[in-house]
Amino acid sequence: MKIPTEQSFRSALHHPRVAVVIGRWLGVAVAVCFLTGLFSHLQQTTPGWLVIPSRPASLYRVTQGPHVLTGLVAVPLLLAKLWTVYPKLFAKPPWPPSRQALGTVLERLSILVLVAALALELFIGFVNTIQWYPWPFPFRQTHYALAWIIVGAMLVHVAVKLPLIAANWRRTPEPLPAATTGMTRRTLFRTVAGAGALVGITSAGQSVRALGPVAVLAPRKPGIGPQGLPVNRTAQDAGVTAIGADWRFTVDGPQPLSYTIDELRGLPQNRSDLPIACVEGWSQGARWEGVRIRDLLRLCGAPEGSRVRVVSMEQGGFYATSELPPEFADDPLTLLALRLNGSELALDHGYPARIIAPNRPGVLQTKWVHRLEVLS
Ligand SMILES: Nc1nc2c(c(=O)[nH]1)N[C@H]1C(S)=C(S)[C@@H](COP(=O)(O)O)O[C@H]1N2
Ligand SMILES: [Mo]
Repeated sequence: MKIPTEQSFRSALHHPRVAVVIGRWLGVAVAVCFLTGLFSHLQQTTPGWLVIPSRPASLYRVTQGPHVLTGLVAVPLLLAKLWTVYPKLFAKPPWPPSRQALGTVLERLSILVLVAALALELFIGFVNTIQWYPWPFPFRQTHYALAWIIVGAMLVHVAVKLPLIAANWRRTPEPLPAATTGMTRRTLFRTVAGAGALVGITSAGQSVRALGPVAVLAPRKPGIGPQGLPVNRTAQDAGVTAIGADWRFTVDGPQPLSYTIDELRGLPQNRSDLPIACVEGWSQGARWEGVRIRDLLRLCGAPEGSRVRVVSMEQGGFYATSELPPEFADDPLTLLALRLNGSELALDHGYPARIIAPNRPGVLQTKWVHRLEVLS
């Protein structure tokens, strides 16, 4: 059998113009995914110099939904992009060694890094959204490190290909259909765009109620769960079972406070309409009622601008504690919620008490809260 060379693939669908068009779409998806991911990462690991505002209340929701959406849509775009350029795999090897050959080797290595990192990133991201996590490495840190590798490798890739990109940026006359597939360039573009749109439409229903019925790619759907709200981790999974009659909620502050559930209900109650916006892409608004964290801080004599550590009854686990930076602790919408959508919290939603705050990832909306610690 004769080994093909790059020139064996004559189809116009392997033309650089196709790579440029699909590459632009993929570039936009990756850019949106990167920036929204950066925001999510900074929310969860906020450096000391950075102040994240607690408003707009739905900001996290409208960034994390598109984060997961663009990640999913990038999968068919990446596959299409790889398909248009795969004849390059049969390009002449850079041999004998020369300066030019060295450049070619480095360029190909950078593409290998880009493709491998992006494929792995999209894969572990997807697997995370379906809550299957078989790897020994921590997800978020790995996902974050890979993101920077991808951005770096992508910048190198674009810089190297700049002349080719510039030459094919504008539309050129449509060549004849490919002899083997009979597909025109335009049909290919429509097919790829259609595949991207299909992935988007069948997953967006995890946050957009109207698309719920077609959300076959969405692991969780609006309205499905106790009190009409999905649950990410049940009380049983978190090892939280019986809440004894001796249950108490405490605040470790200048003047320590301790309340029974009835005493908490006796404090001034407030209402917040806020979404749970999970890092896994699903989100849903709900009506919460409970005690303002800001009121509890005043009651315990905490100084202005205090930071608060939130402690769950859950033992161990990544989400058993969280911290409210001053902007979030002081926001009048931030509650120690006791009620959800008009009735007492279900155990799976954090009974007897949970945190709900504006503009925050779901992972920081700690459930089964029994203690607040005022940090200096
Ligand atoms: N203690 C504790 N709180 C937690 C979690 C958890 O595992 N343990 N999961 C978080 C995640 S990932 C999300 S998205 C929200 C979901 O809240 P819900 O189950 O009430 O919808 O709770 C958060 N609070
Ligand atoms: Mo979540």
